[in-house]
Amino acid sequence: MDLKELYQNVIDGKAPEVEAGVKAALDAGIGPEEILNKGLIAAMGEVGQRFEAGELFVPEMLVAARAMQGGLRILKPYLAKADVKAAGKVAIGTVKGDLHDIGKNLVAMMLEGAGFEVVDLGVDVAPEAFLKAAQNGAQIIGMSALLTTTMGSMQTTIEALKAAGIRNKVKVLVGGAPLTQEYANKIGADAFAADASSATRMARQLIA
Ligand code: B1M
Repeated sequence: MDLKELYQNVIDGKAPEVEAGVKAALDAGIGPEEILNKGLIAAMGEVGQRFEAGELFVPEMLVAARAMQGGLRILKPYLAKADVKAAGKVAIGTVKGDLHDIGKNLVAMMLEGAGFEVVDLGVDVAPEAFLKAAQNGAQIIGMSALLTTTMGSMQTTIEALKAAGIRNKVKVLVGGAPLTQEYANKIGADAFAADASSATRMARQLIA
């Protein structure tokens, strides 16, 4: 068997078929790393490119991301056994006072799909919680905000990282509909991403 069908099912967001495809590939003796890279991650890469090109929209991207996550759940224990190295560790959350999590979840799923270890801190995340995640080894702190009234919490978090003396040990990635590159520059973030697939690209660059 090859991984073409699995690849296509991820793009089409067919969750049960993706789970079945991952199981079948494992049964056929295909290595977990190959299934991850050539099946799941490659397919999500194409989803991201098609989204950026305006050929796919958020609902399709969400469905594909969920299908991929189902496949990932099955693959995870095998990946742990095969000792596949994570691309890096990202702690992500929606900032304090903000309960919007659809975009943040999408970014988290895409990062997982790209091979990152993702610690999802949830919504309404206080600066202290981001700081703690950085102290616990996250290499990237990812903050999402959808409200103009909550964006300021990103700067407070960056100040908290500085005050704790670990600002230079961690990269800060920010995103969310009201954010801009100028705002990210102003608050001293390392990177801004306008959507989930560019967030993944940025995270790779930040780790490199
Ligand atoms: Co609210 N809401 N909402 N809302 N909501 C907006 C954001 C709003 C623009 C609607 C409007 O008025 N036109 C407005 C904000 C206005 C402003 O601040 N300028 C608004 C408001 C006012 C509110 C309330 C205050 C309403 C009220 O109660 N009076 C309230 C606030 C609650 C709170 O958070 N404390 C509220 C509540 C809600 C719901 C609970 C009903 C629901 C959220 C459900 C949920 O998330 N579980 C909701 C929704 C759904 C929206 C809209 C309609 C859609 C947001 C969304 O999910 N978009 C939104 C209007 C809109 O955007 N059209 C609106 C889809 C999502 C995939 O996109 O989140 O932008 P987005 O994520 C993108 C990118 O931004 C980027 O990648 C993602 C994928 O491409 N990205 C990152 C996001 N995070 C990133 C992080 C990164 C990198 C990239 O790195 C870490």
